[in-house]
Amino acid sequence: MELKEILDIFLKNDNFTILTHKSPDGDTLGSGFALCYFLRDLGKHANVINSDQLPSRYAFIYEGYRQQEFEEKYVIAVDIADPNLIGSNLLQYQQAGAVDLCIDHHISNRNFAKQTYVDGEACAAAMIIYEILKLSGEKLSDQIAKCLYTGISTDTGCFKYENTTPKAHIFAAELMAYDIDYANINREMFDVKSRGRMEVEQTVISQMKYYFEGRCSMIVLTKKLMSECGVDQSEFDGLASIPLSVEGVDIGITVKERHTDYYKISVRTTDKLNASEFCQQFGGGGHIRAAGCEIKGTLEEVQNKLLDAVERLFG
Ligand SMILES: [Mn+2]
Repeated sequence: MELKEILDIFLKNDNFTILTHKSPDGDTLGSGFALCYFLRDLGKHANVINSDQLPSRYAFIYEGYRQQEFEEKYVIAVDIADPNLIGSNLLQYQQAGAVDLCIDHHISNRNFAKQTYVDGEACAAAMIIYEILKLSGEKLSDQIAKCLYTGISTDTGCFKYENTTPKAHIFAAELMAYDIDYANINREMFDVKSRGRMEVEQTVISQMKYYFEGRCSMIVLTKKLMSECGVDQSEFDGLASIPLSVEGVDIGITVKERHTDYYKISVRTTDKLNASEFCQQFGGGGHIRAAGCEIKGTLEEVQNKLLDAVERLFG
């Protein structure tokens, strides 16, 4: 598909439902709401929906937004690679043929929609949405610019991750020309944390373990700790980067308890090691520097499996 075809779809259709992924992040919400505001500015009907409650930290994206009443005619998924990510409260959209168009930047996209546009080079879905909106020649509102900037900034870790392209900086610079408070957006997205999250960080950092002369570090997040600190899943973004932030560490591992004897593992590496290959041994995968997998067993068994694999890696 060409971007022009997508713009034509926007212009020809009406009564849009825009799906964003469960455990919403700045990119799916920024992309979804930017598109929704754009379609509404064109005089069309459009709603954004999500399986989960929208976290209040993204309130500046949806402030003033109201659901519209209309009979849905066209369904668009943004930043959704897999129908499961639509979420358990929106099962009807996981049925085959329920989604008309998917706009995404994950090369792992499962092609579940009737039509799919994937640009694996785009560091955020918001990059693609912005390109399409620019093609329209319409003047974009400050609110749309705010949403798109947030999507690009969050998915690039505030322009720090390896996925940050020159184009990401160019688009961000263009969006900064609108009346948006980018300093405050980045503060809210990257610096501000709840007290509970601070307590979680404090505990995992004080209990962080180092292995192999400090080249590997590991933190453990138990369900007990999460409930004691009163934090939910939406507040765990970025925790996995803590172990790798220690000087001398080449592989940082975060072990998070999902259920009893079932752990979700996040792995971050420097350019010396391949996180994706590491996780593939356990049936997972991801990007070269950031990947994940799931391992069953007691905490001790899981940690031992991981450390054995790290030992093989270091030879
Ligand atoms: Mn994204």
